Amino acid sequence: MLTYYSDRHHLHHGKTELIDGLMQPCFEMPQRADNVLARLQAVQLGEVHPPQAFGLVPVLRVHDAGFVQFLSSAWDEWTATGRTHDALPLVWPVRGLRADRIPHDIDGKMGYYAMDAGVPITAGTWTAVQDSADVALSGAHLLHGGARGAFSLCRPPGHHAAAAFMGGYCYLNNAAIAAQYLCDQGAARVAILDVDYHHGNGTQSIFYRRADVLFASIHADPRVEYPSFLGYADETGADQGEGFNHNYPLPHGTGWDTYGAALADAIGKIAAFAPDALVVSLGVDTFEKDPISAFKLRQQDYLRMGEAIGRLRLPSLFVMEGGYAIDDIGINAVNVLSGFESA
Ligand code: SP5
Ligand code: ZN
Repeated sequence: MLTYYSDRHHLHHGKTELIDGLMQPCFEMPQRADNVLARLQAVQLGEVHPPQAFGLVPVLRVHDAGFVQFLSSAWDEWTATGRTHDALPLVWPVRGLRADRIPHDIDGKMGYYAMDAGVPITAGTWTAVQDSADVALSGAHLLHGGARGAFSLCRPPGHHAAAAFMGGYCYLNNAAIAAQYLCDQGAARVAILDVDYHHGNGTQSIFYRRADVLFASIHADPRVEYPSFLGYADETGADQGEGFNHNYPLPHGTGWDTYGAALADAIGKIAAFAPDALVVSLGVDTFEKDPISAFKLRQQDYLRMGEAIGRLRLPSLFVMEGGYAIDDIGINAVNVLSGFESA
C-alpha cells in the first residue's frame, strides 16, 4: 500500500494544552507521525511519497472561507500583539452569548473559531495543516485512479474540525476533505468509518444533512468522554441525510468483544450503503495503554480491525487521526493496514 506523508508536520509542535486542569505538554506531538513512518518502513508496507499540492479549492468545498482565512493569518495576528508563544483560545460564544458577530481581535477570533483549548497555533501550524490536507487529498486522488488502498499519514489530525471551527488537536478535517474530493471526482456515494476513540464530531456535522456521504463512528460514550457534546446513538442524520449517520457510543473499559461487535454492525451498514469508496478515520487511541483514553484494545486487535475493513472489498483510504501511546502507535496503526491487505 502506498503512503503519503509530509515531513513538514514537524512545523506544528504546540507546547501545551489544557487537560486535567493543567497546562501540560501536548499529547499530539511530532513523534507520533515519526513513529508510524518508522514502523511502515520497518515492515516494508510500501512506498512513501510526499503529497501533491492541491491548493485551497478542495479545502473550501468543506470549510467556511472565513475560518480558512482565520487559520492562515492567526499566527501573524497573534504575534502582532507582541506575544511570541503559542496562541490558545480563552473565551467561547456559549448559550446566550452572540455568535452572529465575529470579533476583530485575535483573542476573540480564537474563541469564535475554536471548540476547546486543545488547538495551539504556532508559527508553522498553517503550513503543517495545509500539508496534512494535501496528504489526505493525495490519497483520495490515488483511489480515484483505481488503487485498492492508500494510507494518508496526516498530522495534525482532522476529525474534530467542523466547517467553521477547530478543536481537539484538529484544524482542517482531512477525512472530510478527502471524502468530498472523491464525490467531486464522480463518486456517487462515499462512506466514512471513524474508529478513533473520540467521536468524530466535525466529520459528522459536515455531512449530517447529506445522503451521499454515510458517516459511522465507534467511540467512547460522550456522556463520559470528550468531545462531550456530540456522538450519541440518536444522532441519525437530518433532512436528506436522515438514516445516513450511525454512532456507536461504547463504555469506558471496552475491549475487543464489544468493539468487534460494534465494528461488525457498522461494516454491515456500510456494505448496505454500497459506496464507491471508503474513508477510514484511523485513530488508534482505543489502545489499552493510551494515556488519555479508556478502551482496552490490544496490538493484535488492530489486525482484526483491518481484516474486517478489508473484507468490505471497497477502495479504502486510511487517514491518520489520534493515538497517543507513542511507543505503540506505529505497530497499532500499521497493523490495521496489514490486516486490510491480508483480507
Ligand atoms: C484527534 C484526537 O484524538 N483528539 C483528541 C482530543 C482530546 N482532547 C481532550 C481529552 C480529554 C481527556 N481527558 C482524560 C482524562 C484522563 N486523564
Ligand atoms: Zn481521538
